Amino acid sequence: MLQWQRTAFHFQPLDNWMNDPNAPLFYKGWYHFFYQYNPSSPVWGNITWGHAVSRDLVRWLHLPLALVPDHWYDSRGVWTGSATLLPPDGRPAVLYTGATDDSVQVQNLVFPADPADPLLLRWSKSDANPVLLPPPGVGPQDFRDPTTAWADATGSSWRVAIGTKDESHAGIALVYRTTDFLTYELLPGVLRRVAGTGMWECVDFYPVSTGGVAAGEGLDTSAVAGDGVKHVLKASMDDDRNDYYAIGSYDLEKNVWVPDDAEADVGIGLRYDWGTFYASKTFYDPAKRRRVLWGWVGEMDSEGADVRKGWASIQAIPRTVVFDVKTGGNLIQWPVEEVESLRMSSRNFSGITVAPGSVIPLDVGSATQLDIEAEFVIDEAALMATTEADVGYNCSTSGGAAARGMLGPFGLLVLADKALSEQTAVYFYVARRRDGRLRAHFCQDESRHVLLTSANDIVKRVVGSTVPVLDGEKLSLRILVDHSIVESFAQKGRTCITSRVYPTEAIYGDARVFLFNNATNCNVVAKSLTTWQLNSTYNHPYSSSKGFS
Ligand code: DQQ
Repeated sequence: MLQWQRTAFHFQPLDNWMNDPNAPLFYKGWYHFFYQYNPSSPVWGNITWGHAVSRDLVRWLHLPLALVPDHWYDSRGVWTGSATLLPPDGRPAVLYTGATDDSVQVQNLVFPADPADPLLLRWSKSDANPVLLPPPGVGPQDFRDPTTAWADATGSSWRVAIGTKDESHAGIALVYRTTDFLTYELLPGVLRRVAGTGMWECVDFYPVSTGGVAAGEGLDTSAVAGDGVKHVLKASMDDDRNDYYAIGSYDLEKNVWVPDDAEADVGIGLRYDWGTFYASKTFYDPAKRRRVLWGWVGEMDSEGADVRKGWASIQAIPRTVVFDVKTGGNLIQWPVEEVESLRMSSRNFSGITVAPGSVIPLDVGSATQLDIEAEFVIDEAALMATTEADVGYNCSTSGGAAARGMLGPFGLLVLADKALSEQTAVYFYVARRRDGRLRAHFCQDESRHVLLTSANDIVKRVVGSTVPVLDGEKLSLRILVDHSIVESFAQKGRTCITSRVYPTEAIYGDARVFLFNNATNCNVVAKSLTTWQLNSTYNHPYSSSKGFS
C-alpha cells in the first residue's frame, strides 16, 4: 500500500520508523551510516541504531542493528550520538545518549568489537557506562547528543560538545575535555548560549576553510582554528524542529565560539534547509577530503498514514558542505557528486522563453526520479522598467506560486499531473527595493501537492527564504525529485529547501514537469535547462549466510 511514496535513491530502511542520522564515518573503504530506528513499528519508540554501509554514499547495504537498548543506562532508547576516529589507525570511538530506566539522559561509550571487520558488524558497550551524567544545574532530560570530538592544541586530549538549555529557556552548547573517552571534565563557561532558543538537540561543530585548502575541500574536525579557518556551530531547535547554523570564530583557549554576525546567531539566523530537515550531522570524509552533511526528513502526513504505509522518514541526499567564499556569509550545500552516477538519459530544454502567465509542459519522460538543473534570466527591459516591487515579500506568508507579482513567481512545477491539479512549485520571486537593489527569494509551494484535501491530514504550506545572487550571476536551481521528496538547491546550494509531498494523481507514468512564469510584467528565459532520469539504487538487505540477497 502507498508504495509509490517510497523513494528510489534516497536512504530509507526497508521498513518502520527512522529519525536522526547517527555517527556517520568512513572506515576501511566503507561509508557507515547509523540511524535512530524503531525495528518494530513505523512510529517513534523503542529506539535502536540501524546500520548500513556503502562504497559511494548512494548505494547501500543494510546491515543488522548495531546497538539495541539492553542495559539500564539505555533501556529507554539508544539515542543520538557521533563517532570520533582515533589515531593511529582511525578506530572509531562512539559516544551516544542513553535514556536510562528512569529516563535520565546519560552519555555512553561504545567501540567496535572487531576493529579488523570493515563492516563493523559488532559493537561493545563500555563497562564504564554511563561515562557522563548530567552536571549539576542541568535537567536530567536536557542533556543529549554528543558531537564528534576534536583534538586539543596539544593533541593529547579531546573536546566534545553536548546540547542543553537553562532555566531561562536559553539554548546552550557545553564542552567537556577527555583524554580517554572514559572520564570527562566540564570546561568552564559555555561554547555558546543563545537566549530564547530552547533545547539544543544534535549540536554539530566543525571547521570550514575560507580559502586555505583547495576550493571545495572540507576540513577534519580537529583542524586547528586560525587564519583561513572559521567554525560552524549548528543546533537542532526542539522548539521549532529546524536546523540552524551560524559561522564564526572559535577560541580553543577560552572555550568560546562567537558568530561573525550577532544578528544571525544559532537559532535566529540561517538554516541548512527551509523545508523539512532536522537533527542533521556532518562528518569528514578523508577519502574525498570533503565534509558531508546528513539530515533527517520526516513525514508531513499523519501517524495513522505512516502506520498504513508501514514506514516513516527519509534521509536527505548527503550534501557536501563548504564555506561560500563569494558571499562570505553562508555555507554552500550540494548533493555529493556520486549522485551524478545515477544519471541516465537526459533532455535539454535550454533557451525557452516563458511569457508572463504561461505554463509550458516539458517532455522529460518518466518524471518521478529526476535531477534537474536550470538557469533563468529575467527580461532586461522588464527589470529596468520595474522601479519597486514587493519589498516585503516573504515565501511563507505569500500566496505561493499562484500569487502574481511583477517579477515572480517563476520556475518549475514537479510531481504535477496533466491537469495541474497536483503540483509542487519550485520557484524564484524577485523583489526590487526602493534603493534599486534586487532581492531574490527561493520558495517551494507545498500547498497543492495533493489533490485530496482530506488526505492524511497533510500539512500544506509555502516555505523558503532569500538567496544571495551576486552581480553577473543567473538565477540557478537544481531539483532532485524522488517520488515523495523534492529537494532543491538555489544558487549552487546557498539556499536549500526539502519538501515531502504525497501526490495521488501525479504518480508513476502520470507525473509531469512544467516550466511556469506567473509574473505579470516580465518574460523569463530558461537559459539552460537539463533534466536527467535518475536510476534506482536498489538497496540490499544483508544476509551473512546467503551473501547478498
Ligand atoms: N532524537 C533523538 C535524541 C535527539 C532527538 C531521540 C532529535 O537523541 O535529541 O530519538 O530528533
